Amino acid sequence: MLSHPVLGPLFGRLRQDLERAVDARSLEEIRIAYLGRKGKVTAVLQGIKDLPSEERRATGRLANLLKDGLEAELASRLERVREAELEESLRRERLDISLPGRRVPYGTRHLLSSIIEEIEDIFIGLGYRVAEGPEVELDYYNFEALNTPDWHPSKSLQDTFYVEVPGSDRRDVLLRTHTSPVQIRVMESTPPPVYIIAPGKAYRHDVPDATHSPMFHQVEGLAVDEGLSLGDLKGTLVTFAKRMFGEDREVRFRPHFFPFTEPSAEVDVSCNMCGGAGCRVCKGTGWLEILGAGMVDPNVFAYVGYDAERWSGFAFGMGVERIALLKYGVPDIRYFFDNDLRLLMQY
Ligand code: 2U9
Repeated sequence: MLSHPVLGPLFGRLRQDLERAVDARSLEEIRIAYLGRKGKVTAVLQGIKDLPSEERRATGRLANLLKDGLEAELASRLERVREAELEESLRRERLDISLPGRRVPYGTRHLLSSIIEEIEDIFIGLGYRVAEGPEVELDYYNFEALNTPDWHPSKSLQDTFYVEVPGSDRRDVLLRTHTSPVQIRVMESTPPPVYIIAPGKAYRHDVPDATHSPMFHQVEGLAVDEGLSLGDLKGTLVTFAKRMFGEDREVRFRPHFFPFTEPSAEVDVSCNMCGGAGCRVCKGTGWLEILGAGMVDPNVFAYVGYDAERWSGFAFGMGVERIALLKYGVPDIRYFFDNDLRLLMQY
């Protein structure tokens, strides 16, 4: 081959080119330069037919040998180069799996959500279901069906957020001031017996301070059955208070008034800060108010079409922020809504 007048020099140049080819790209360039459509070896092969007949055989044989040899050489070199490139990239991109990972900051459940869940668990354990309803309500469900007359102070613009409905002049749309409308809706759509609790947000037109927030959380409850009495109400709420605040706590009921219950009461647990002796937290009384309750007023049953002669029931309500304040010592309701991680991450 070396003595061939055309292929000899071609072979010499090819060897030089191959020596310099160190990566896949330069190997491909060689392939194109020699074996491509306009390649040097291809040109020789295409020129064979124009050679004098005595040169054709030898040149053809040599040129084909060169072509096959080069193809094999390129293939094996390409494989070696690829392996080397892979080795190199594995070396360059090696992961140090012993390095400590970047910490993903975890969130925590909001204290109010945890307390709502704690309250739900206690009542679910007593056979209650959890019910929910809309926060934008109608006057009928929030006040009227709860036996609250139009002249009641809680209905005033000072106490309730009324909602303007675009394109309508209705004046009876509002942000619910308690979760009681949920119980009305459940009774409207289900026959007794009913055992439900209604957790959720409520809204009142209050100026924020340590104990007031225009949006706050409540858990209310309702039990309706045959023969339910004040004794059932007391048994249920004493059980709840002790499970929530501790079996060692005393519980007392004080007479009160609510438009939707008769008789009504407020419920206190003994103060554990001072053991009942009287301190700043219980304002010297030895008692902490935790909820309100009462026997459902028969007028309320009339609104939902329950027969008050056959069914009786009790209801109760509590403010979740207040429970948190008493159980976890959070001193200011506004902390719950500031979303300061220093507070949130503690619980
Ligand atoms: C129906 C009938 C009666 C729910 C009740 C209370 C007493 C009560 C307050 C506690 C602190 C509201 O968050 S708070 O300001 N609630 O004292 N709530 S009885 O009575 C009902 C509810 C629904 C159909």
